[in-house]
Amino acid sequence: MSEKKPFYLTTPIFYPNAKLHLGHAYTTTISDTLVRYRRLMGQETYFLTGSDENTQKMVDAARKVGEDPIAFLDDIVSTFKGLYAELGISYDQFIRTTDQQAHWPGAQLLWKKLVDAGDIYKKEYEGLYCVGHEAFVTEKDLVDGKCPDHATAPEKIKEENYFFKLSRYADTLKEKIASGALKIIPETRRNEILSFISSGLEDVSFSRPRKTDWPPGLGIPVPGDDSQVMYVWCDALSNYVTALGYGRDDALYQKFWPGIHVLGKDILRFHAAIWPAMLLSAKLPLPAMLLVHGFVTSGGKKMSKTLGNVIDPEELLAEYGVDALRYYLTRHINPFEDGDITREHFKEIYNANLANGLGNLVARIMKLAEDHLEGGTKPESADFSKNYTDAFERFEINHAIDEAFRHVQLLDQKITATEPFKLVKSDPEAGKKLIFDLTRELLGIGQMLEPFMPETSKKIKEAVITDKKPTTLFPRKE
Ligand code: ME8
Repeated sequence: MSEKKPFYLTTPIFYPNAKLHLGHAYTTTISDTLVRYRRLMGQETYFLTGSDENTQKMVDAARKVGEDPIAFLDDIVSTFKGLYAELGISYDQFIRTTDQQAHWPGAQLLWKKLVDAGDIYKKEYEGLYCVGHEAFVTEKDLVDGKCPDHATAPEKIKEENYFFKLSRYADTLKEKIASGALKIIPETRRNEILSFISSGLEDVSFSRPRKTDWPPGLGIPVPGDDSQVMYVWCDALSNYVTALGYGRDDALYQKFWPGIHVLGKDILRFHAAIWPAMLLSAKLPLPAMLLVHGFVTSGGKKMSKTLGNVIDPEELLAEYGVDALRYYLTRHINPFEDGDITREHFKEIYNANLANGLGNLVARIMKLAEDHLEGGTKPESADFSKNYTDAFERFEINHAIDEAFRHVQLLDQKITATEPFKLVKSDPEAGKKLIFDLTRELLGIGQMLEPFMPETSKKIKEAVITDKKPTTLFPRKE
């Protein structure tokens, strides 16, 4: 991708039936890091996130606490936004699928395009519906008659639905993915989806009869048939283009589409099969890329309330601060595999790499600068090492931050080898020059850290520019 092309990146729109957990915080943080890097490189960016609201799951959650579904949604969405503010997520837009101005016209236009292509038909459907998954499941997905993920028995449903002719697009999709016209990173996920598509694609249910207990603001009416509402695919996946104004004022769409979708491995099939098939049917460009990350686990297990190993991002934010959390998520979890987090490991890493490593280095260099340099503005060092930019080009953000921390280590070694504390006494001129050089190198680290740890980056840059030691960046935790 050329450097100056506008860069559009999306996260999944999360279900607002409960507060976000660390897995969601992971997706959003790595997405934010990728966007911040592009901004740093001078590229024009647009960063979209949002919430997936027209769901039974959400209505049930609201009822459970005796709240009106719409008021419930507003509450949960404000907790999403609160968490994003604390995490420093620099999104440009937060799209809500209940937004009748921003979202519904585009979703309905897309539906009509699929109708025009002859890809929507009506059919009686009988199946087992798991509300937790918001999806139809089959007998073989069940254990003792229950969905193993949600420990609930699915509802038996017989109804008339509109279907989308997904089957028609299997060959084209395979060709687009195999040829790289639709890039899927990493390769293992690309192969996984190619073999899934090779085994054939069935048409998918695209609407549900409107439920009488849903308030009118919920569920996008199917164009020309108010008795039906869109089911997740056209309702939710379409957010990636409606947010850009598709179906209303599409200046942003013209500028930014196609974009990159960041998502977890659990929703790969929807994004690599159903969504591109919809776009093919509507004769719209395919997404540029799907970046598929693994799961964040705790103690080797998927976080779950039953296991009691769920870590609330708010807890880590309160104890360690935003940049420590962003540091852990971007460096210590490989974006393309499952990665683990426990409170114990977090603290160990925090003390070793932030309190001691980076925090200590900044304190040492800036103490020298405060004592021996006169102050004054230093030119920004604009060069980023090739290791760093290459890692970002490959979306290996953990390796890009490794590169910043490799420089922390190099700088530590340089101080040990050159002993500026002594040199500045024996040869003040040479000592000052050395300290100045150290601050310049520290500035380079501060710049490299911007996409990962924006507050720390800012503090380092300010310290270097003013030659003042900042307050302790990462107090040691006992
Ligand atoms: O699937 N580790 O919403 P959702 C890492 N609304 N990421 C995790 C995670 C974990 N343990 N758990 C969740 C939906 N995620 C739909 C999406 S998009 C048009 C519709 C992240 O609230 C990851 O990004 O269940 C995963 O794909 C997403 O949350 C699922 O969020």
